[in-house]
Amino acid sequence: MESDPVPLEKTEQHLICLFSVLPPFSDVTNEVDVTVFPGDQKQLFDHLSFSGGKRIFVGGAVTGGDRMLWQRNFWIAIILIIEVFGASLYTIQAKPHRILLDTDVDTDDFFALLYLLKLNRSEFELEAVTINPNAWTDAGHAVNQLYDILYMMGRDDIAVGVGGEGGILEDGTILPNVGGYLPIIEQGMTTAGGCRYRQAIPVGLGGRLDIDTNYGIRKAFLPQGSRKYSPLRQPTAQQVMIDKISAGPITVFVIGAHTNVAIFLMNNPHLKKNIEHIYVMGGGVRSKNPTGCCPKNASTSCQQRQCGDRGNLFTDYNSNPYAEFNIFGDPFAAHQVFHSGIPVTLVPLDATNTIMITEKFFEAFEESQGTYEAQYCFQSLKMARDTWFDNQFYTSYFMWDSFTSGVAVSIMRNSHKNNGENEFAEMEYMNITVVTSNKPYGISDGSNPLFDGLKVPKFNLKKGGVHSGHVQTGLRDPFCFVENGKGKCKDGYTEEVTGPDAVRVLVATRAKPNQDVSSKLDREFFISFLDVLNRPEHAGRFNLTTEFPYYREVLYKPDFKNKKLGKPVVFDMDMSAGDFMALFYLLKVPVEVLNLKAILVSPTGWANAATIDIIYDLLHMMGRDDIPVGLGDVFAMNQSDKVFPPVGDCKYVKAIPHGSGGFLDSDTLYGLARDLPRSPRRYTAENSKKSGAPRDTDHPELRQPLALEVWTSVLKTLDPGSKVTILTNGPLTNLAKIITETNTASRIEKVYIVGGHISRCSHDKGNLFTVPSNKYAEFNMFLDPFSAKTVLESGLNITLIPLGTQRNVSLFAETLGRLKLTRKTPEAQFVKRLLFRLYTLQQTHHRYGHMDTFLGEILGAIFLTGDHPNLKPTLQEMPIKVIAEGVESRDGQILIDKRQGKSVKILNNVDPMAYYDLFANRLGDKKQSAVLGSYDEQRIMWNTPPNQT
Ligand SMILES: [Ca+2]
Ligand SMILES: [Ca+2]
Repeated sequence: MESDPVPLEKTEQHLICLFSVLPPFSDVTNEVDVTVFPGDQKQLFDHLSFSGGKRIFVGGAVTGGDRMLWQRNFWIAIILIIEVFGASLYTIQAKPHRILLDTDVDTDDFFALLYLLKLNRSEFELEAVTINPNAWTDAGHAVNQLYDILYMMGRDDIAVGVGGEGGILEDGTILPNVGGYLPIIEQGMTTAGGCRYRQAIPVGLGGRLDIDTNYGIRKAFLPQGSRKYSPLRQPTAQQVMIDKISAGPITVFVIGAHTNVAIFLMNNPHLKKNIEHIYVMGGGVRSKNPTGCCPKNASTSCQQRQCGDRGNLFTDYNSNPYAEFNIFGDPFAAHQVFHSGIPVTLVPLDATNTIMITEKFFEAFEESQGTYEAQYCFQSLKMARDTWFDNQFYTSYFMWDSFTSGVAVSIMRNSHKNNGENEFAEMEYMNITVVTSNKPYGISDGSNPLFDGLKVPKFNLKKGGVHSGHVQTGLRDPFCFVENGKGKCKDGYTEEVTGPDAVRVLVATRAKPNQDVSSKLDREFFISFLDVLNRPEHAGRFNLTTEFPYYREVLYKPDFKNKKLGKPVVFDMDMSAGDFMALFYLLKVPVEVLNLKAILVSPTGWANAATIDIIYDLLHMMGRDDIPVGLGDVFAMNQSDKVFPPVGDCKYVKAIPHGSGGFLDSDTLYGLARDLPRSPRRYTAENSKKSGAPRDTDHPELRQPLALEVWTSVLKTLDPGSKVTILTNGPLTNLAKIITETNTASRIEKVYIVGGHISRCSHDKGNLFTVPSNKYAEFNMFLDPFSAKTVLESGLNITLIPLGTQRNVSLFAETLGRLKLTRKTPEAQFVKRLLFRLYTLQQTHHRYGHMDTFLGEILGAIFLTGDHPNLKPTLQEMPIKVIAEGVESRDGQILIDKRQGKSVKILNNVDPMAYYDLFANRLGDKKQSAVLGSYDEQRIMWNTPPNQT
């Protein structure tokens, strides 16, 4: 720890150490509070006695022999001072409070992060950020956004930890590097798993899609540095915690779910002593939620919603009115943290409910955007407001994490006075616990994986104890409902209790009013927040557009005026690695043969919806900003909630791992997405009344179009009577909707479906490696079996490119070998790097065993292009049906059924060598090649005056 002075003792040796860590003389900056020059030893003396907490810097211009003499005298003086005032030395050695922030990278989280980054670093030094990937964001998007924010702030030195592939054994042994993707209660040996708590968080609009992209502002605003997620190289959350916490005393802020911190404490009890304090935003103790209350003079139609509840699960208040999101994210983990013996200060809803974003604060914020970080925060807040799902933004949006960071640093600044005196919140000690399961304890009803089916409960827990009752299984858990009353489930409730279960915690009870009563801002923290964010010290250096002297946004569109365009094709993809390679291929086929009209995205498979930005970037690279991209439903058929559709179950998508080889890698294209040029097109939450939003935002015209809208508009561009061919490379969610919700199936010429497994014998297995009970299904069918059934029964002209045939063309070595021989177009180079990365990851780590699955996905694109006699395809007609019964062990399997099956063409085989050649040659073709090779090329462009490019 280069910046962490050793503790001072009464020896000259240590004294020298102290001074050796101060900045060199030439670096005298405003980090230094007091400067003492030779001859001012009296002043030093005074400061030693009275300068509580301040760092003292000794320097000045001394030359020649004087210098040595002075130094000797000076040291003697210092030693004398130490002898006399030994005790007060702790004031000069006062080093900054080291802080580790564990966050779920929600909007309010980076408010908190930026507030911390702006503080005086000699007082508060944020050393590390670890990401909780089990709540409002997805790991790949969260980590890269963090890297970008830190780059903007000039803080590439701050460690960032995310993920990890460790698991928890059935006997409760916690392996190193558990990634925190799943709550402890559901953490097994992989990163794939359910969503019993996380399903309370919306997946699409207003939920993870908007938080992953920060409403689209992230890519429009943040500059991009050299740090990024890279597979197997990314420091994990646990590694970063061990590293930073073992280095010395540190304070931990937890502003997401508690999984990472709990895993750390359970696995490293010997390092607990280094954690001085834990500050938590979360829970509600005596809170009364002011959201969803009917005004006094309201009409009878006004329905009270959360009004008066302890908790804030706005998607779930009917079953659990007690929980707050952060604690509900992993109640068992929160219990570990609160009961760890480490002093905890809690900033619950009790306090944050009293600091809502008022209209007046919003207006004041709008007027104080003097720094990039203030701009970034304000623009995000504005978009959150403008897209809010009802007209209650100003009574629903509070300062949660940012307020917590303010309260925490103010308490720390006051050296942890006994009752947590601070500028921003009233504090009170309370005896609380975290409810992890519901009474009666000791029942075994299949809801508690820590007990059910185990001979010995996990973690040596006791039957009949507080952890052994019913655990809420999901949003609509029937156990939780009470007829004609509020739900009874209390999972995640920070409840006041007495007796041995209680832990004494300092609790913030309300936000302090602004002392300046003439101000229109009614809370003291509002003033501090705006002041700190707008300080010139430690300000952000630039945003994306000001980083470059000649930044400009260009849309590339090809000129097809004199060309006779080929068959119209729509490509439907789930953004798995192979889909991007297939997309490159489709863009390389001469437009006279294949006219790619549109891309539809099914975010129900291998990648999260926010990953749509990679498609925009790839199209930009290839000069095809003219191709529309439509975003499909975020839930597979029958998975979204009947009562509140933005949330839903993860019955099928839970088969995709969250970590390595799964979402983390898809969402970042295995660390390579950021090498693509940045497109001016991107996902944005901009929206309009016209399309069903509650109100128009500033730029409704930029709104992300939906899959069905793009489909409909594509049909309008076609000559009457002409038809479209569809290639699907993911779950059939979009195609099923086209069939059931539009009257346009007759406009579909043919459908090529990459997916499905035709099992020829009992050991001819599918590829669902995360669902061992289901031996014969293939991912694309399993991920949305009801949509697959709809499509296969539709009577459309279908050709299936099944798993077995894909497997015949899944040799990395062959594909890479051919690519090496072809012309080095930017697209060939990019695909080669991606393939090489998948291949080496497969060789390196068992989590990447399924990589050839993605290589096989390219086959559909190559086959549908047709007219390749060398490919020697063999096809067979077969009557098939797909199982969709809601049974995990069977859904997605394909049966050959002569009586009830529908006849489809099955691609049985192609010549693999011809296939590899076709792929490589097409990518190396200099026609229809990239117009902008990479982000590096784009940066060069933005550093060059337009007339010189
Ligand atoms: Ca948070
Ligand atoms: Ca795919």
